[in-house]
Amino acid sequence: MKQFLNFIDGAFVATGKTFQNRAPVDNRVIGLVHEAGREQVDAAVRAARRALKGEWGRMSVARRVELLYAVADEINRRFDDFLAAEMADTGKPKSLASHIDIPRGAANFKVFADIVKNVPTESFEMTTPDGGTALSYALRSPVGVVGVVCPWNLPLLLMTWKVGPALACGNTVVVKPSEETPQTAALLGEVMNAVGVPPGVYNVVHGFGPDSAGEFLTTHPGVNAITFTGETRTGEAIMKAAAGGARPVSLEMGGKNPAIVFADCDFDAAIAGTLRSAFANCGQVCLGTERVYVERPLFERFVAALKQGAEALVMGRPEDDATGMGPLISAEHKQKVLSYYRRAVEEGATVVTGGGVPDMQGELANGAWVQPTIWTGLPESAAVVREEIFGPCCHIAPFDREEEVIRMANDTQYGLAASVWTSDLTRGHRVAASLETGLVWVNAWFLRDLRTPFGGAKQSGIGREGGVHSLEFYTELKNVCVKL
Ligand code: NAD
Ligand code: 6OD
Repeated sequence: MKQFLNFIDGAFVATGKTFQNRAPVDNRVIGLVHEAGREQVDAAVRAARRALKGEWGRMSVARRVELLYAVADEINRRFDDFLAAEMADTGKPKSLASHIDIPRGAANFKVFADIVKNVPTESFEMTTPDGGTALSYALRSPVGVVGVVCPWNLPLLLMTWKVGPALACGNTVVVKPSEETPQTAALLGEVMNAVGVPPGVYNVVHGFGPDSAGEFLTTHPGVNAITFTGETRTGEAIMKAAAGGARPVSLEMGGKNPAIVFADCDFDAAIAGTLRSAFANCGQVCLGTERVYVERPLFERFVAALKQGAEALVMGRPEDDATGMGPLISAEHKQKVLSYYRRAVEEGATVVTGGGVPDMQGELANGAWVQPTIWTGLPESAAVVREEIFGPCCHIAPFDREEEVIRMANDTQYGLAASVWTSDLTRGHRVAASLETGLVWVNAWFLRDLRTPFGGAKQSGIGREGGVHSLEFYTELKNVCVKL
């Protein structure tokens, strides 16, 4: 049986306590994860502090950048290992993991290495009261030891989206991967050692949230800042933990993202985009669409075409080239998603397609599979239209007027992302400006430029990641004023 160990101070560390790692495709136990207790979390935080005071803290930006490039190259060299680990943990199709998750895992190091290399220093010359001059300039220093708490849906991508900029800015990190997906975080430890990142710079502690590694890390007084991606409720708990010591938090949380389809859109592009945004990664993408609003003249045609696309998705093993959709992350999450499938019917939905469990054969019958599902006919007040499900499903409603659809799209506690499909770009800009979300795509979905701000409004998040916005979180700015 494979063992997934903690990575502390450059060494893999076993503990006396393990939990099972199961494959979502067939519920098989694929490894034992060594859960970190308070003692190991403390050792990881101390190692991170030592590294900060040691070689890493003294390293030139140029050398740090070189090492981060080497990390990216090593991830690419071990591409197949990362791919196998991510597929085993999540069951996501090879086509997805090999085009998105693993390449982004590498890119997240290079992009932020380039950013720290090129970011200018702010400076101002002023006239002093006595008629002389003074020069003020800003210095950036690392914020310190950063606690990184990650979800299971895009494990490598989302972890490196935080670790890349944190290290680029000169911090050290203690990562708590999701209990569901321990593998790629551990592999990254091997990469760090292989390229010569000093011990203690990157640490991994495995475990759960409350009364486990997640809580021990976020309440540890030696952690200077906490960055989190996951559910909104968990984000609230982490914010409370961060209040002790008044530590900064960056929170990327849930969503209930709308897609707005105007009748003048490029129909095929809107269908292809919505199929991806509703069903990619089995609907387990924070940016995914769970509410679709279609202008009435196009409604019937759109519903029929999305149904056809959903029914054509092939479910199967991640390694199979034909596989277009994998399972959910776990048996527990399957039960949650199925409870919403039942709830939709109780709330009066018309089930356009899906609504249950597919007929998987052999060992796959034990996996966390659910059908891609489309509903129509629900009121905006229905739980299924209001609550984040995080499964391969969406509700489609018609609309008649632009103001009406903007009101419906904004009528939510969440504010992460939206997509707008129209050939009238003036309208595209106007609607984008009216939507209460951190991200809007016009005629696209999940098209990413890593220099741009990423994050959510309302209960979808606090702060922005991406480009120089990540530097705002991972550095302290100091103003130095020199009277000349
Ligand atoms: P989750 O909140 O259940 O868990 C995320 C991480 O937090 C895990 O590592 C977990 O062990 C840890 N955790 C749980 N309770 C904790 C506590 N009290 N203290 C410290 N750590 C704790 O989220 P998930 O189920 O892993 O991921 C799915 C959710 O993440 C969805 O809501 C989705 O929308 C959201 N998400 C958001 C983004 C974004 O960028 N906004 C991206 C991906 C996922
Ligand atoms: O692309 C990204 O940088 C990002 N943070 C994606 C988040 C996806 C959520 O599941």
